[in-house]
Amino acid sequence: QALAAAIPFNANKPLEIGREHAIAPPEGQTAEPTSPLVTGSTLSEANASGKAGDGRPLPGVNATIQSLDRVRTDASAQMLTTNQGVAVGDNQNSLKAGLRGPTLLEDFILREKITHFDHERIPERIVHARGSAAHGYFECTKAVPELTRAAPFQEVGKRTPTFVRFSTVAGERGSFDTARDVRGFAVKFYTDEGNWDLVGNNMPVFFIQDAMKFPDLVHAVKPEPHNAMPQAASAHDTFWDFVSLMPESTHMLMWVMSDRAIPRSYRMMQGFGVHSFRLVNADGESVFVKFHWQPVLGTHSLVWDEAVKISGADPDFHRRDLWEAIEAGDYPEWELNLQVFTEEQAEQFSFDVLDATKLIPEELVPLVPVGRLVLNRNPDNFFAETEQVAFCTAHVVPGIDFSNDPLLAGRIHSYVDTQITRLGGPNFHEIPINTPLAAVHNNQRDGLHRQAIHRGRVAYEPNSLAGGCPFQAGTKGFVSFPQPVQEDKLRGKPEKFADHYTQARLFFESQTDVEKHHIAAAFRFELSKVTVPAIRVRMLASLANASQELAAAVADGLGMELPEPLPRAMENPPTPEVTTSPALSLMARPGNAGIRSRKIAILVADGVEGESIAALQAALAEEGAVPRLVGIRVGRVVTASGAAIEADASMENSPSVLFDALVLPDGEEAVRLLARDGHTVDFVKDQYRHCKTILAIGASEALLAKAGIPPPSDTDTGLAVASADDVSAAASWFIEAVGMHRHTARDSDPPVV
Ligand code: HDE
Repeated sequence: QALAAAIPFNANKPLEIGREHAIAPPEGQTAEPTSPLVTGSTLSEANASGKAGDGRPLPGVNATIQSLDRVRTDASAQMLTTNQGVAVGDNQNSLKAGLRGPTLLEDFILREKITHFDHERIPERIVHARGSAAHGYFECTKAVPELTRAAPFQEVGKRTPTFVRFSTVAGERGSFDTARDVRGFAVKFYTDEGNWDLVGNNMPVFFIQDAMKFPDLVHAVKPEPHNAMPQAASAHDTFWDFVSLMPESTHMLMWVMSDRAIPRSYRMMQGFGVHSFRLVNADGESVFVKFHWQPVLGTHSLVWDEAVKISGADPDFHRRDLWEAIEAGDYPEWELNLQVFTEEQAEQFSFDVLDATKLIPEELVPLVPVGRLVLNRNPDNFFAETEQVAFCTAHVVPGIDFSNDPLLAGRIHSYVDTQITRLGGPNFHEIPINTPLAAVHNNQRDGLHRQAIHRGRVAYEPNSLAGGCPFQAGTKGFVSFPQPVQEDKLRGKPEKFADHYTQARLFFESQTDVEKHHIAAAFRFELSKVTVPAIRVRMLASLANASQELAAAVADGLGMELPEPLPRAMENPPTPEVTTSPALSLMARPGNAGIRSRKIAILVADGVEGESIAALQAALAEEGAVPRLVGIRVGRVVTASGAAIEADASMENSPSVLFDALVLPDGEEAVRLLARDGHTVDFVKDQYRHCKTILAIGASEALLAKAGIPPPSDTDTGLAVASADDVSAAASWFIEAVGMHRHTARDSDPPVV
């Protein structure tokens, strides 16, 4: 108490080290913390973490975000200062000996500013460099204490703060969002018992089976080392050279060549933990689990031609989409599902559950929904949060454990290791976005960028000088599942790992015809970029083992003969449990969110019939869609009745590919002006080619003809011409048609329009 009185009270301190441990403020000094964290959160015995509250924050309250308040700064109404807090009088001119004289070395203000600037960049992630993130929470909807003691799953309604980062894999930090690529789906749970990172992808399998091959895979897919091309693309020699020599990648290639690799939105893709993990309950019993995130908006993708054009029109397409949805209060949401199975079940499967190139068909092990993930706040600062967040597969909490998947083993090492270079030392866990809500106490000390000021002279255990603290938690802490191990040390793979094609075929056979065509077209495109013919031949020979139909279609697209299938590592693979799994089609989960957050372009020009436009806008907004008036240029447009409306986008700055659907307006003069602008034809053509919904009102039917679009027919569910008198019926049709997302009857290769 005497010591406490001597130290000026820092009201934020209790937040950092846990309320129970806080030193009481001396009399006369306020005890009220300045952060809103402690006010409003209640502690219970079940959850003694002074920072995490009882796990049930008030609506809108997120403990992680509040704990970050302590490091948030806001310069409104503040003076400009140096990093030492010294106010700066002149931020325009360096210090010189005379106005035309030399700049002086003594100018510490200039030097501090430039020095800091010189060191602003940190190394980008070696993979997944390009990403976007958001804060949110995980809410338990089904408690499963019988399966796991992990804190987030103990009680229905319990909310665990999360930070989620989505990413592409191959491209550099400034690359475009819509590359054909796997997407990362990394979730940090700030649980009461420490941080748990579920670092997944939007595809349930991976290219390789053993961590030993990861550097080779990444070197093959990244830009080629001699000329640093191509950026964010797998369509080049080294990638296909490598994968054509690695038949274990065939299953993953199917996924990456499917439309899953070009999602419409991060909000509309699934997430998968990929590996088998273990759940462990309070009695130490364990089952295996695979984690699945299912988007409430359903799974939706772009088409390739659209993805390519979006790369130019808006390289930040997915980043913007996520940001804008959250800003608009349209919070993205996923359901977490568990696929739970026992060791005994696993032994019966025709595939090995430790092989990350295999999935477990849902027909074999159903999905059990246990919670929801909601993202409801954008980061305040991209660098501090999205760039500095460090996800590590090694971050598990009591109740979650690893399987022996050899790919996972390498990851458990890699992620912590890479952060040490990327974030500049072993104390990256102290960067605010990475700090757990659970209290941290151990005897690790020092190192670059240490933030904590450890008190006392004891930094070892066992000790008597600190009363034995911090003490071991025993069975309350993390206890590894005691899986028995007794075998020879050796390098090799279990037998079933050698079946490289059965699940690749399963995936292909589970797709709809349109999806199959898109997969064949993607292989064709990628292999057409390969310059060494022998690589194409080898890849087709490998593909032929998975699907003759697919290999033949790709060969045809490349003007090649179909080669003999490659010799297989396993001649007679075990009979699979299922040969199709409808759940593997993108179409299996359309979602039930209607047209929420879908972007609709309404073309406008002077002379447009304003009333029908206003009626449509209102009807669309009512459904949660985002209608935008797109003009020949931005700014004021005068309607036929003389009213002024604002075009907030132009066909030049926001081309067709940025919209999910199109309305062409009524009004003779407007149609005449639009027809004169070449952008209009491109706009309409691309909407048609990408199978989107098009509604032409009244006079604008002429624009369809000008774009070479066949008239509406029964087979095309997404094209209609409406009379100007009946806009409300047209609006209902339009809303339903947009809700179908794409009208694939129009899909053709090559495009007819
Ligand atoms: Fe990663 N991976 N990975 N990976 N990975 C990284 O960690 C690695 C793998 C995934 O938003 C790196 O912090 C190895 C599978 C995501 O910050 C690095 C192996 C899956 C992210 C790394 C794999 C992933 C990463 C680079 C094979 C899906 C981005 C920067 C043994 C289940 C996380 C970093 C974020 C990032 C290593 C394979 C997902 C180098 C060695 C399989 C989502 O540590």
